[in-house]
Amino acid sequence: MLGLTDQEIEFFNANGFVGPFDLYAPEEAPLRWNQALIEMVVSQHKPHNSTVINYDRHLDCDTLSAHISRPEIIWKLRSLIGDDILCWKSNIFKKDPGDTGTGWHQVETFIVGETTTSATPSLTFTEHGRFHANELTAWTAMSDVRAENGCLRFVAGSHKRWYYDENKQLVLNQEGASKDFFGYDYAELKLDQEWNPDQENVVNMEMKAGQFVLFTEKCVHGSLPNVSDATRMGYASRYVPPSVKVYENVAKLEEFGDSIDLGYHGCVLVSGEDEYGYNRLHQRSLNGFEFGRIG
Ligand SMILES: O=C(O)CCC(=O)C(=O)O
Repeated sequence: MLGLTDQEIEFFNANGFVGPFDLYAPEEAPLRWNQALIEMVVSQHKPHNSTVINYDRHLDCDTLSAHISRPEIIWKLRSLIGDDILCWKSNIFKKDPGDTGTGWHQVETFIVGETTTSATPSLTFTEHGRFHANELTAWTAMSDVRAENGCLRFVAGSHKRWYYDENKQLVLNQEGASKDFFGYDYAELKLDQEWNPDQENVVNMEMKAGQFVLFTEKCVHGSLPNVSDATRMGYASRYVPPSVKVYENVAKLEEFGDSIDLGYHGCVLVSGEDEYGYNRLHQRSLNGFEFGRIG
């Protein structure tokens, strides 16, 4: 079965996430990640020079350029957001031993983390609600991911309503006590300050290296702290249908105390066609790798 089964679609609709699914063999995933790290260092055309903002290395790193259009991921995405799909962003999520977990958060237009000068949505939905999801993330475990080293966790069913106001401003608080969202305190955005997830709805997503999980960012999610002596490595690739306008009024991202110019940015058509033409598309990575696409 290439796509999702009816039961898996039903599970996604009820819970906001589905998986894990196999992609790479457990021994292959860390090797691929090591290869990606080498490519990031030697890359001739980096998207940006920030070491703090680690976005979009699928645009200059062959291993990740190939990763974002892996059929194992794309066929399952198609079951949820239709046949036409853009990869618009990717993030590296590393948790070293002793690192804090990622605080609960919930987003859809990805305003999160931006400062007052650029608090504009990254995504504008022109056909909201047409598919099972408006946007999806494929989060791939590049190491084993267990509760002890900081697995992802979801609040099952929380994508059905808003618990946070993603339009509210976050203030960078690197020295503060609560900095569980990469230097921000995401709890400041709670609609009801008293609200906390019902423990019985919290699902720990333990994964073997090489597995991935699909979820909508509107499903409240976060991760546990890494209390082990093993690094936890995740790579998130993010997808939308081409009816979504990406970075429509955003030329620069200011996050985590750093900023990057989005002049390099383009989406990658990983499946189907783009009949909208809203977004700049990259056929090749910045280093010339030809991106894969399922027709
Ligand atoms: O890996 C993590 O700890 C957080 C991941 C996350 O929030 C995301 O992929 O949206």
